Amino acid sequence: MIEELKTKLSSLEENYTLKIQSAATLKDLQDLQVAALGRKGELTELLKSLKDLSLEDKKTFGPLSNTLKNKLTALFEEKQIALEAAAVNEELAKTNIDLTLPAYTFDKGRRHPLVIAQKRMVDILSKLGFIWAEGPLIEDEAHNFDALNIPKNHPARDVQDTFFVKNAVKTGFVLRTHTSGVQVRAMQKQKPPIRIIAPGRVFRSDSLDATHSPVFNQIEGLYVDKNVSLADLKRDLTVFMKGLFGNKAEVRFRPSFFPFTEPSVEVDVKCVFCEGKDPSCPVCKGTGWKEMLGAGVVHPNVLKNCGINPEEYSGYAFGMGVERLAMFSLNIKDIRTFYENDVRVLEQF
Ligand code: 2NM
Repeated sequence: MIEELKTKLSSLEENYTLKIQSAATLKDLQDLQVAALGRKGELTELLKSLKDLSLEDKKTFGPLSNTLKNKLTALFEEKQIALEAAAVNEELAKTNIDLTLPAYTFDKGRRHPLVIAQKRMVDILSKLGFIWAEGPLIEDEAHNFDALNIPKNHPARDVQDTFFVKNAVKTGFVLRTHTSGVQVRAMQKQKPPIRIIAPGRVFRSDSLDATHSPVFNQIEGLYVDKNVSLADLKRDLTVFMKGLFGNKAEVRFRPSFFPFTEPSVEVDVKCVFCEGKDPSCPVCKGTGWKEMLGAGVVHPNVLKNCGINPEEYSGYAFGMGVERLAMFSLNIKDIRTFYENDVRVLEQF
């Protein structure tokens, strides 16, 4: 009996090895696998005879049939992988794709020069502890003017300078002429210490020319705490200017006037093009200096208007035009360059 079983095993082996090799489809292969190793498969049936064998014969027939089972299982797996690969290759042969072709190239986008300039300024101010704050572009006159100690008859409030927003329901709104409304809101809402910057778009009723635009960008800053003085302002803005123009940059503070600060200053930097040496320098007009920003110690009336006690707290504030600084540091002569978006220009930054 054992001899008969052995013969059956070897013919089974021969038979299925051949059939597996010549299986044409995955379906055929699956049917073969069921026929050999399934619950009622040929090898499975053969194994059922095991129980009628003597202990001795079990010891030879058991391992033999197990070896065959493992061998057939391995052959089925191998063939399955081969058939699957063939199916994929057949699909690929039908589609007309050359997978070895290089990918399409395309132009990378880049940052706009104004964004580069703004980021440079914001990065330095962030290191000085200023937090980015934002507010509405359409601002009420209370935030844009009244809170800032700008009197009702001030020329800035004229239609010559400011875009007034008229609508059927509400009046008293303007396109913000500076981002100071953001600082006003911060002072109304939070208790000092306050250390914020307000970068953003502002609007003035100017005609577009080489140095003016009705829409431009500003960064304003505000620091309010106990005992903040003009000395803090000088220190921080000197660090800021040196951060922007290099450690060797020379900075000068000149007295000025703003309704919302007292005292007020204008901050100049030594002309980076002629270093103050060329009396015919087109950048600084031979003055040797370039005006960079306005600043000052926040007027006590402004603090009061915003609910902060000027006896207890003081602060400094500053404001600058992003276009103006970008034009100076990138040596761009015409502000319209920023808005025309000529790729030949944008590509250079
Ligand atoms: C400037 C110059 C000086 C300024 C003042 C304030 C506020 F809200 F704190 F009062 N914000 N910005 C300020 C001061 C702006 O721009 C040339």
